[in-house]
Amino acid sequence: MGNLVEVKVPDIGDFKDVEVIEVLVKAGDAVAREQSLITVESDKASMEIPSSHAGRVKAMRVKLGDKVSEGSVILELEAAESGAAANPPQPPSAKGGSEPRQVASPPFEKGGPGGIPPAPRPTGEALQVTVPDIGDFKDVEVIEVLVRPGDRVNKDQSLITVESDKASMEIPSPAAGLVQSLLVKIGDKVSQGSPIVMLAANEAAAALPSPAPAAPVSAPPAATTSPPSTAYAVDMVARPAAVEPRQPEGAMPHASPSVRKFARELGVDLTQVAGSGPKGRITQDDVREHVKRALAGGARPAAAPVAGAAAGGLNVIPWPQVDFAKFGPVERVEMSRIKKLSGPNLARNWVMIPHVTNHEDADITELEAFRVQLNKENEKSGVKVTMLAFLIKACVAALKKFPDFNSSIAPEGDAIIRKNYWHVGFAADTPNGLVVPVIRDADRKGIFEIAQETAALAAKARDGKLAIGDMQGGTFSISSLGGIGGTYFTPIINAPEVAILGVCRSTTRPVWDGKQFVPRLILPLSLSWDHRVVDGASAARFNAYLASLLADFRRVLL
Ligand code: CAO
Repeated sequence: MGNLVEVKVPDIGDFKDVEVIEVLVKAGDAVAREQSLITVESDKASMEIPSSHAGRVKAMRVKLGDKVSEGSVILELEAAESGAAANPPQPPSAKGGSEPRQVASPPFEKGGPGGIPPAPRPTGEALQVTVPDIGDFKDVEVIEVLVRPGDRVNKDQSLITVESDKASMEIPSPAAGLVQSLLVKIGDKVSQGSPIVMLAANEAAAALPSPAPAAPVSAPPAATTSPPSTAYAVDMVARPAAVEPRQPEGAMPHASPSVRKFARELGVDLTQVAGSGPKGRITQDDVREHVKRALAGGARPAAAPVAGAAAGGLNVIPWPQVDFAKFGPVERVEMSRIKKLSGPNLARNWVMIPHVTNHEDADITELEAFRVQLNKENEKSGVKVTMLAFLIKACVAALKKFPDFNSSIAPEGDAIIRKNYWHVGFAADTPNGLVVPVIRDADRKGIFEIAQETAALAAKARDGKLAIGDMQGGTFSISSLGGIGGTYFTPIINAPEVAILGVCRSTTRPVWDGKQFVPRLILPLSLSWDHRVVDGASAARFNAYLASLLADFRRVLL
């Protein structure tokens, strides 16, 4: 019989009272040294805590939901007697020895042994922010980039998320300031000391508004207020909308590293799995259940049950299972990653939001003539002004007059959060699917700047180079099919926004001026709105006002 040892939480940096979100072993289990015992999670990182010894678990001392800190006893273990027997099957950690290994040294550790983040290196006003001490991890993958050049960040605001097979962590900014340039992109491998961003640090910037300034309501923290929002594609995936305020939602489903690993091993796409854990977290059982269903031929879009459940028990009948090959030749084409992500979001938004669409015609005869003239005058500048730039500017003016259209429903569903910032998203068609980059602070930008930015973002979208930050924080969206055709359509609202403007191709039509029919250039507008927030009369007023602005753009200045 081996020695009875208490396995404790090792040095996890500044973290205290972090929640146990998974217990990976039970009494009676044989464990190897370094084998993961529990997963803990804070608002910035989730990490697995490995065993300091090999042996057999005598008794568990923690359970799900417990809060632990360094030194908390996880379990009692009958340690294997000989050193050789105690050695794990896998090689020891880079730091070696039998001491409990720090699985994921929190990236924002301020000090303490082995945990001093490298001081940002000043370059005049500019700071190069690098990856701090992240424990033994090397070459961890960047899975999210949460900011983009031009963003203001507060001290400790998350810049990127990295993930290894044991932990995912957000790397925070060591100082407040303005992001000058990004030095990493999604998929890059980073280690301690790798440069992340160039920051124009600003001592006074602690007082700067966060990218999504606090609304005059009790707004959730920054990571949540520059929300999940925008992209149909890169939005929360198969999770209840807006009720989970913690993660800077990107394309990553909410799951611990071990569950991600488990899913990878089974070839399961976590975006297709509905999470049953607290706050929609995907558990190992959810993955198993998903695989079982798939094997039984009953895999179905994750969004259906989730949306149904969240919508108050909508009774969704099973998806028809048809062997199409029985009726003729077929070909299977894999969906792009964007399509896989956007599908559940679109389905959720369509099912959960009571949509209504109002159509309106805007006479843009003069505006189009002005646009053509502007482009002629600025031929050499290389900036082409499109109708989209005017639409964005006009929408901002209409949103200011009708602030409910620039709002979201509070997570509790009992209030409307009006946003005093105007970040307008626009749907961009790419070879891989639809994405919605966002023009931030469109109210403070001129037509040329907006035109330049939409062109740059659309190009980035087509090249698949948009960062998550490029698609976050939107307050209203425009979907313009004007370059393609169509008359009117019913765009799906991009939750948690409450309205979206669809625009089709302008055509010259005969319009009665009181005496005769005259040829006028008419732009068809289709405004979809959330009937929980907006009513039909307001929507008709919004549309009529928008049309009047487009008919006489001078009114935008009023
Ligand atoms: N009426 C008539 N012509 C229009 C127009 C309109 N409403 N909008 C654009 N055009 C013209 C442009 O002037 C341009 O003409 P020229 O080449 O002669 O100058 C041409 O159509 C192409 O414009 P564009 O679409 O490339 O440029 P844009 O700025 O208007 O749009 C973008 C940019 C990114 C919105 C667009 O490329 C795009 O991706 N649209 C698709 C959005 C989409 O898929 N929505 C569906 C969402 S629901 O599934």
